[in-house]
Amino acid sequence: MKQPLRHFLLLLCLALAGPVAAADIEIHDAWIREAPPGAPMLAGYLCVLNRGQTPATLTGVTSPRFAHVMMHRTETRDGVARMRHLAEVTLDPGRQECFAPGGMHLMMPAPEQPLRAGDQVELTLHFADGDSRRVVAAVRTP
Ligand SMILES: [Cu+2]
Repeated sequence: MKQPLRHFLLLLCLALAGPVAAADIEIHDAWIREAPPGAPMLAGYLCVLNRGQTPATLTGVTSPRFAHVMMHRTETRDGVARMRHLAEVTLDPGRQECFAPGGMHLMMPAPEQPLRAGDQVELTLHFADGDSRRVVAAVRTP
């Protein structure tokens, strides 16, 4: 194959199979529930919308305010609610997934410096293609 053609095909493949650009991901309604003093864990919520043409996979969340942020889903079986750890959350094209009370949620150990309603906390969402998006979550009461 001639060099220019191969180059063209390579570029074409990259264009067609390219990763979901960060611009195709929308995050909104990010908030963290204000916890009573001494609560060991905090819960956070947000919605992620994939406006791209290819699936996007959320693989984790980090924050400068928390040692770690876990992705959980609350499931009720036989009347008992349990939390299941989620390693990733896949968003199909055009699809929105919300972390909301009673379903998926972010769970993080309470920081030594307590968070109060009105505080702003930075969260970074990491995607399987290496992309990441930052969002500011407001601390508030439900
Ligand atoms: Cu949880």
